Amino acid sequence: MTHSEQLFQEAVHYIPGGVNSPVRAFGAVGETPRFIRRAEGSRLYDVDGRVYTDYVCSWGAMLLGHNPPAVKKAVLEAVQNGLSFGAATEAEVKMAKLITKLVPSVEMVRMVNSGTEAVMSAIRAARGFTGRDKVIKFAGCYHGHSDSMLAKAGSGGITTGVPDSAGVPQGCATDTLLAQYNDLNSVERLFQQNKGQIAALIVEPVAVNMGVVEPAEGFLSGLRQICSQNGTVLIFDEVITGFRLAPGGAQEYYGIAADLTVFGKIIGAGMPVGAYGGKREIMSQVAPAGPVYQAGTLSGNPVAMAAGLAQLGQIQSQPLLYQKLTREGEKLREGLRSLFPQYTVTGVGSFSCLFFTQEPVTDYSSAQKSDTQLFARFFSHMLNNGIYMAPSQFEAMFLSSAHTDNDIDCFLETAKEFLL
Ligand code: KE4
Repeated sequence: MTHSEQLFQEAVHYIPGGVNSPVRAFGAVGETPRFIRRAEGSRLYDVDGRVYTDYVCSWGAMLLGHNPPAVKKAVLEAVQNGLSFGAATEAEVKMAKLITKLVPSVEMVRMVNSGTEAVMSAIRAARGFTGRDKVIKFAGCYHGHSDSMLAKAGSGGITTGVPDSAGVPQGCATDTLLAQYNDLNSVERLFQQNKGQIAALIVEPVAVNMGVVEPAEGFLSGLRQICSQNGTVLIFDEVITGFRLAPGGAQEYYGIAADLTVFGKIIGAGMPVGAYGGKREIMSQVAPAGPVYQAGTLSGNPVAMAAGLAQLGQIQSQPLLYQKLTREGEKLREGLRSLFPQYTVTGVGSFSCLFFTQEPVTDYSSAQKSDTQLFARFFSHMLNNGIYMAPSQFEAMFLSSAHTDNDIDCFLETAKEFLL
């Protein structure tokens, strides 16, 4: 029995499913989760001494790879001054100024502790600002696990087959309206049926929680127009795309400004950080400036701010960073397309997906046509040959600036062996 197997056997007794987040349980791929001891650059090292090239990157947080020197140095320095004060700090002002500089549509921003908390708070701010209750989300998109977002949720929701969670009161679910990704007609119908009642529309500008589904031409601009016409707050969930697709995220990449934006992952460089921000007139509704209450003991934690500032600071000091990330992503996608011409490879910038389906993937229902059993076999082959991918067909392969051309060549060579 490996050490991971021993640990997992123990873990399931004390932690639901043996993990602190469902998708980590490897349930959809029939493998024992590998317990990771440490990580460096593009490598993970498990408790049995095995080495993997990492294509999860802590679900996208590690833009610069694991343990980048600048981030490590900043955290070690911050720790010398203490872990948490529960009081205002200069680092929070620096973080707020940096985010508003990198993402022009964000005039004010509030730090929280996870993407879930940021989404929940942004929706509350939108409801407080508009005085309306209903929210539109898209089937297959994942915005964290707050009650109103657990309707046809992506990511672990699809992976575990629980997209509509138990425990969510019907009253909560009735205010969540479901549209289909890349289908503006499905959105227009909801606005017709709920005139003047829709507080917010939340969307992943690139859907990265049903695998990777890119926005069709005109989709995001259509959402912008519909929300402006109806006085509805357009929320871009950039927990993944933020600072990854471009310094200004998907908004810069596609040239569409949201009213509110949600951040996570990269903003904390692996520390627990989320944030929401946007138009001053909306964010000024948030306590203590306004009547929308939201709070958090560890929000803006000084050590987490140091980590996030260091990672975001590297974005500014490495102008060629995004060219490298995009070139790597295109190399991986082109390699996969030549190896698997019968399947569908999607992706943009530094995140990609190999769907085991022969049809185009443009939304939740087409993504679900993928052969998840075949994916599981592919996953096991890659894992047991040193490539650590997300244990689900409905996640993405992430790259970091620590990945090399040789890493990607090795990925493609290993994938080729799967075909033999
Ligand atoms: P967290 O609460 O997990 O920090 O963020 C929720 C969230 C919100 N919005 C988007 C677009 C997200 O992708 C996420 C979380 N992403 C998943 C992976 N696809 C986290 C992995 C997990 O749940 O363990």
